[in-house]
Amino acid sequence: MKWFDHITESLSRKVAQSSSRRSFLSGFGTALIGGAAIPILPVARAADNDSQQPAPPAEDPGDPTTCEYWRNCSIDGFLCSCCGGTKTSCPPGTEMSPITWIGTCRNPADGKDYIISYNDCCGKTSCGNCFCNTNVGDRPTYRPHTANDYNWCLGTSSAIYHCTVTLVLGIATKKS
Ligand code: ABN
Repeated sequence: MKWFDHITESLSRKVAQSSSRRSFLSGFGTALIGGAAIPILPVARAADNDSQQPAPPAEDPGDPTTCEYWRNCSIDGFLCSCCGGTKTSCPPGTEMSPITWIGTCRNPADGKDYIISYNDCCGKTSCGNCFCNTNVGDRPTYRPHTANDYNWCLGTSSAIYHCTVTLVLGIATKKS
């Protein structure tokens, strides 16, 4: 084991000669603070954070299976609540489109306007139940980003439209 002692001793001496205590402490401190900061980087938060979904309004009155339900104020399609899903979840065997039509609807419980995302559920033929065409704020189809009369089954594995869910994205603060 003498050779081992010899090697470690000479290595230690080399390290000691080529580095100062101050530079070691500074490097160690950087590593410590850098390591602690990694979890608060935006990418890390976005990757594992379901709580980024805004909380729905405390009061959510009405029957989601009717066209009169407040979230359905600007819809053009079949209500997923009548098709084996709910107002926020697609029926089994369908996939929610990540690309959507956005509308603004007033919640009668608090009189506030909310931004509603109308996500189409895709992968099965049209549901056929509870068709609604309410269209508040809808614009002609030559302006696709402001029109609801489109099949938004884009970015999904199937482009076949089945029904639409209504997700609350947040409170609308400004009239556009
Ligand atoms: N966004 C609902 C829809 C689907 C197909 C055609 C028109 C509208």
